[in-house]
Amino acid sequence: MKLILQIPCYNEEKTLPDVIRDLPQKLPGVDEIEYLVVDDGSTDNTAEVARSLGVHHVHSIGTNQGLAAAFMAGISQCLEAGADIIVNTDGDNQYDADCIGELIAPIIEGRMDVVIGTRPVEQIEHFSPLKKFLQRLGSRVVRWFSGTDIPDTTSGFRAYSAEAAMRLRVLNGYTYTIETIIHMGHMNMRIGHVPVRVNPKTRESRLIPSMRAYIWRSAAIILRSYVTYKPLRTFLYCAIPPGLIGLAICLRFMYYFLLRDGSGHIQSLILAAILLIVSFTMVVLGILADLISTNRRLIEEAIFIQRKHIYEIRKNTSPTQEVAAEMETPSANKSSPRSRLEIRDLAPITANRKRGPTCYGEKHPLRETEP
Ligand SMILES: Nc1nc2c(ncn2[C@@H]2O[C@H](COP(=O)(O)OP(=O)(O)O)[C@@H](O)[C@H]2O)c(=O)[nH]1
Ligand SMILES: [Mg+2]
Repeated sequence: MKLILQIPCYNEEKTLPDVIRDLPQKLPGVDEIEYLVVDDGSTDNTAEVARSLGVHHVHSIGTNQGLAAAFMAGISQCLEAGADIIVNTDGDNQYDADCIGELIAPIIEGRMDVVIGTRPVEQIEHFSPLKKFLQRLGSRVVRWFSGTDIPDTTSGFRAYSAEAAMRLRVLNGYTYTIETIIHMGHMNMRIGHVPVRVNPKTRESRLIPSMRAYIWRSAAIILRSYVTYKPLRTFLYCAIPPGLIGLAICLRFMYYFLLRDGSGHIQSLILAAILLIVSFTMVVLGILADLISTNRRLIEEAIFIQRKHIYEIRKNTSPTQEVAAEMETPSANKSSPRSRLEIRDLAPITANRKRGPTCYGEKHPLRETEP
C-alpha cells in the first residue's frame, strides 16, 4: 500500500518546512509514504525549499493556475507515481498531520472511497462568527445539492482511494472542494468523514480574500455543478413556475370564455401563451441537456477506464522494465516527441485555465519521456 501526501502550494516557502516536518513517515497498514508538492507558479522559493526538505516529488506548474488546477495536477502526478491512497493537505500547515492515520483508515479497510476531515469549526478561535455561520450554511447547502452528509464541505484535508482519484474532475478554476463533493455525491461514491484537528493560524486565508467574493464564487460553483450533474431536474424546476401560472391564466380565460360573456381577456391569454411557451422551452432544454449529460457520463467512464488501465500497467511495471521497454521501442516511434499515453494526458481539463507551456514541465523520476 503506497500513500502519497500531496500539498498544493502557492508561495508557501515560510510554512512548508513545518508542514513537511510534521508529515508521518510510517503509518499502520501503509508500506510506503511519499510526499508531493505542487508548486502553483509560486514567485517565492517554494519549489527549492521543497527539494531541500527531501520531498520525493516536486511538480512545478510554471504559471499560477489556481488551487483547482494545482489540485488536479497533483492528483494526476500521484496516480502516475503509483499511489494507492492520496491525502491532500494545505501548505499553510492548517491541518494537524497526526490525523492522517485516522483519515486513511476507512480507505485501508475498504469501507470508503473518500474521507473528508471535519474541522472543529465552532471551536476555531480565528474564525469570526460570520465565517462560522457561513460555514454552517454553506455546508448545509452543499449537502443538499450533493445528497451527502459531509459536515465540513470546504475542508481541504481529504483522503482518496486511487480509483476515486481517477474519477475526480473539476471544471471550475477556483477551488475543488465543493465541486468534487457534488460530483462524487452524484456518482454515489462512498464518502466518509472523520473529525480532525487544526493547527494555530499561520497566515490569512488566500482563498477567501473577502467574504462577499467567496460567497458569490461558491454559489456560482454550486449552481453550475448542480446544472452539470442534474440538468433535467434543474430545467424542470425552472419550467414549473411559468407553466403553473400560464395554466392558471388559461383556465381563467376558459371560464370567462365558456361560462360568462365570452369576450375580452385577450391580454391575459397572450401572457398565458408566453408563459406556457417559456415553460415548454425549459422542458425541451432540460431534455437536450440531459442527453448531453449522458454523453458526458460516457466520456467520463471511458476516461476512467483508460486511466485505470494505464495506472495498472504502470503499477505492474518496474522502472527497469520501463527503461527496457523504451529501448525496445522501434526507432520510428522514438522520433515522435512522446509516443506513450500517460495518466496526465487524461487529466480532466479545468475550465477557464490555460495550461502554460511549462505545465507538467518537471521530469518525474519514474518517467523517462519528455512532455
Ligand atoms: N489561494 C491560493 N491557494 C493556492 C493556489 N494554488 C495553490 N494553493 C494552495 O491551496 C491551499 C489552500 O489555500 P489557503 O489560502 O490555505 O485556503 P484556505 O485553507 O481555504 O484558507 C494552500 O496550500 C495554498 O498554497 C492559488 O492559486 N491560490
Ligand atoms: Mg489553508
